[in-house]
Amino acid sequence: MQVFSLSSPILVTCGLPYANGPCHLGHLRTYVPADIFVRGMRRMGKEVLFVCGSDAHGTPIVVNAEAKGMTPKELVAKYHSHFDEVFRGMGVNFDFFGDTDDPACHNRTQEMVRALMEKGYVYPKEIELAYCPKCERFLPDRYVEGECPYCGKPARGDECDQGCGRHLEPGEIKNAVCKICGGKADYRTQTHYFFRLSQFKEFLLEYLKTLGGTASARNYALEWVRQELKDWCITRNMSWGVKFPGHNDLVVYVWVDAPIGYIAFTEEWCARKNADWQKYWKDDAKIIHFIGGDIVYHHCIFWPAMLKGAGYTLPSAVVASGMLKIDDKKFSKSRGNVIWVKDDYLDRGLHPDLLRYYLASYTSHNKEVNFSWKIFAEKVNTELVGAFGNFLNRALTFTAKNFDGRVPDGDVDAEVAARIKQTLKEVRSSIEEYEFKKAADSIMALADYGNIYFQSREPWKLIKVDKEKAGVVLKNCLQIAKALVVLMQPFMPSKMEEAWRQLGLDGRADDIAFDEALVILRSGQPLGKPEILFQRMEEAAVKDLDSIFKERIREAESKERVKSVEKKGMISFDEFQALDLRVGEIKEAGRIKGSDKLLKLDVDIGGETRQVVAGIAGAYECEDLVGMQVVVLTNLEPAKLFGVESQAMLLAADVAGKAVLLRPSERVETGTRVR
Ligand code: B3M
Ligand code: ZN
Repeated sequence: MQVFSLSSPILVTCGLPYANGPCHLGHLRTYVPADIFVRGMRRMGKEVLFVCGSDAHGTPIVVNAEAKGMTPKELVAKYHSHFDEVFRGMGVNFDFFGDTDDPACHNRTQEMVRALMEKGYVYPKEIELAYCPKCERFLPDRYVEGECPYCGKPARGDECDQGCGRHLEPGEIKNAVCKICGGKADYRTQTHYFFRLSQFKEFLLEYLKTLGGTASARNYALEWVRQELKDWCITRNMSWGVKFPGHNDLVVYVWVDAPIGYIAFTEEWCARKNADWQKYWKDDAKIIHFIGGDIVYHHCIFWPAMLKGAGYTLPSAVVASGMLKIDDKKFSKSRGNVIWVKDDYLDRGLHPDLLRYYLASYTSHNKEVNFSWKIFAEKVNTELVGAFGNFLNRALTFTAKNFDGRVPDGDVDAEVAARIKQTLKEVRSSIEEYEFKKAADSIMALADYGNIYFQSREPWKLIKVDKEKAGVVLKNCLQIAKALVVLMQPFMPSKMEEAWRQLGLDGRADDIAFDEALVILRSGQPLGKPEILFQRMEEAAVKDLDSIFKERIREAESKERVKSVEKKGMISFDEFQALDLRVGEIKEAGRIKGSDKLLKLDVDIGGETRQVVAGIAGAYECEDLVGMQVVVLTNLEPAKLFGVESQAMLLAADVAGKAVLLRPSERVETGTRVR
């Protein structure tokens, strides 16, 4: 267990979302537990600063902005305010939410890169890089596609995304193709700058052993360091980004300035508060990074090495979250297997706290969460409505009705007090160990205990024979209710604020210490008006939400099909099936005035006669055509040729401009379908 001393301040950060698209449920898997942790720490009396911001740089943002006809800055501004809004809506309350394009981040990045250069940790080297002769530019990262040098599968410039998954360094990709013009790229020599990561091997092996957070992050990183550490190319040929000191044509790689954002945001917050940022990044602070499980390498290897090299405080913990699945399927935007937090959740009037509770209590933080609307409704209905809300409501309404809405006289039973104390202890240690599910389970166990207590003491019977005794039961129930609200506050901050008011307590639940759970309610204290805290989710509502989601998957599937077919220049079987081809019989044939190519035909397609204009006058005599069976495309849009409507089309081989009609090889029933 990690022990936080009161003297060292705590800084908590969250991985920076790319300002490149809307917030989805996968994002929240990191941000919600981080927010719960911060609130929990504060409830334990710790001083915590909580910062995050938009990741503004990198090629995906430039490529996406180009595609949308926007500048990168405009695109970043759009999604920056989107994330800011969604985080607020979800009760994820950063003290500061910045942007890595802020001047503070540019300055801090350049300062750190200079410090690393002065200490000899950054050196220039000539490398062969993909270059597009047509676009006349070098092709960094996502601007280039080709083949993975390790496994041979198609890959992007910075990552083998379809094969072995390796991070690719600039110049490594084979058979490079320019993403802008689609042309073949060649390789040209250019000087780039490298960070001597290889020199940090010994340091990292020692450091990682002491790193707190989730064990999986630490162990993965140790394994990678034991294998091989290659020096790391930290410059790119782009204009969007943080300029590499002394080179106007180079910016630093996005993974250099992104984590430096953590420092810059601390500086920006401190500047506003007249505080000293150095107490976080130069002194003995506890720096805790909450990140997605897929960016462990960057946070446990690149980042500590950079901090060490430039002389900054090292992170004490990296907390990596498990991934998110939806309906047990891998999360995927292109497959439509995604839940957008704003459109699909908040804008539908669903309460943020329900989702917070789901994400934190579903499973351990480092494991995979599965989300489905069905499980969501089950959790809401059984745990929040059935156990937690029900208990609070029973205690409050019973007191309102029988004790004039005031806390009754009486002592809290020793057993009840001990039970609360035990829960408090469990919640504290679970939160300190990043075991949010464990903490939520302990609280829910206390709610179950409360329900059983109420049920077994039968206050509704007692009140008729011994009002005083019934009062003592209710006093105990209200004390349990108070403890539940105090302890649940980090998970469901806005709902617990409502509950706090219903308990008639002063101040805000958001300012209360966990220890307050043990402070006995004052007899006679007036309670607030009892109200239902959580509403049941009805089956119809669940079905609606689920069908919106399923419809999105269907749409994405058909889009994907069209895309993959277009890519190959093919049509799908469905598209072929859409052609209504039949064997028809020519009943009449005649010339069209003014045209020496076209004939007007009456064609029986099986109980129906169509007028067809066909360009076969040069190849057939009218009298030879009558009685002939041909192949007709019957569902072609009608068109007028020489003023005559054509309601179908005959299939013919095009032999140097001369039409040779297709005919069945033996006589078949007129109207037979051709497949
Ligand atoms: N912007 C997002 C990701 O790869 C990336 C995180 C940066 S954290 C410094 O998940
Ligand atoms: Zn590969």
